[in-house]
Amino acid sequence: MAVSPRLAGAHGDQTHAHNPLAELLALGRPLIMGILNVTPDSFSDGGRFLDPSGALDHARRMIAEGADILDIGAESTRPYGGAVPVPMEEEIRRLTPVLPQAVALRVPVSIDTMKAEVADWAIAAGAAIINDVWGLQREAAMAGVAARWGVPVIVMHNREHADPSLDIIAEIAEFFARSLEIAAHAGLPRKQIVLDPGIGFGKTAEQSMIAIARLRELKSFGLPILVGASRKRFIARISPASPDHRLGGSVAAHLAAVSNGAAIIRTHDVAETAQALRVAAAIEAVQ
Ligand code: HH2
Repeated sequence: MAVSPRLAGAHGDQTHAHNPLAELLALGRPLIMGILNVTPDSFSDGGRFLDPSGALDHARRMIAEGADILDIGAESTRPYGGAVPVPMEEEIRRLTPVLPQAVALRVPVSIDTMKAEVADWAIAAGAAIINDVWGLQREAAMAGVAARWGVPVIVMHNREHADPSLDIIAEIAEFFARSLEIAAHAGLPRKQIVLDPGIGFGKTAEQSMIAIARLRELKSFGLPILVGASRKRFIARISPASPDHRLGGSVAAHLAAVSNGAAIIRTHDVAETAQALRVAAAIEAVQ
């Protein structure tokens, strides 16, 4: 892609020197990332939080329920296809009345975007983390934006089409290795990276489950791992239910992910997830 003068230029001293994500990860308990989609078409909550005041109410509610991080997205990634591409200007237009106000709630905000320009805008507006569902491999400028601002990046595994014949863990590990090379080349320190197997993205239902079951193998990178299984379709393959009725399956998947080493859980249902994680940890503690 053509790199805009803004992305190519330096931001001077304007980097985010302290890393709130590192501070949270040091707490040594699983973190909860609450999802805030300001989109008309997200697969489970599209259209619910397009109105800025409704979006901010939802952000406040998630913080009260125990969200450690807010993940704000303005373009649906629709893991199962059918996402309507959103021009950069429209993505920023949707974020403008929500993201800076969410930053003011004093919980680290992550920007869920595939576009370097949007990430750059969001960090300038106070976001502290970039969440790239193409793991720095879609837009060449993304790694440079993260490096210049000094912010952490969530590198998610993705592929255009599922291939049932793949050893999905080997495929994910190869993808991560490429992303880490891109990051290193851009001058983005390895310690700024969080890895995410990308549940539901370019995977069969079975491969999504394998990614959770064999999550420990991805710990060999020595980096924190995020898992987002919330309301995803593989749950309905086991126990048919519409996205709004997949809470039980989401909690089960997230508990399995945490017991296999996940450090961050991305969820629509913060209160229930926080309760489940606390109870699981309390049971573990009395063993
Ligand atoms: N899943 C979605 C979007 N962004 N980011 C990361 N790092 N990991 C994920 O698993 C992930 C993600 C899809 O969920 P949702 O945001 O609810 O839907 P949509 O993309 O349709 O808005």
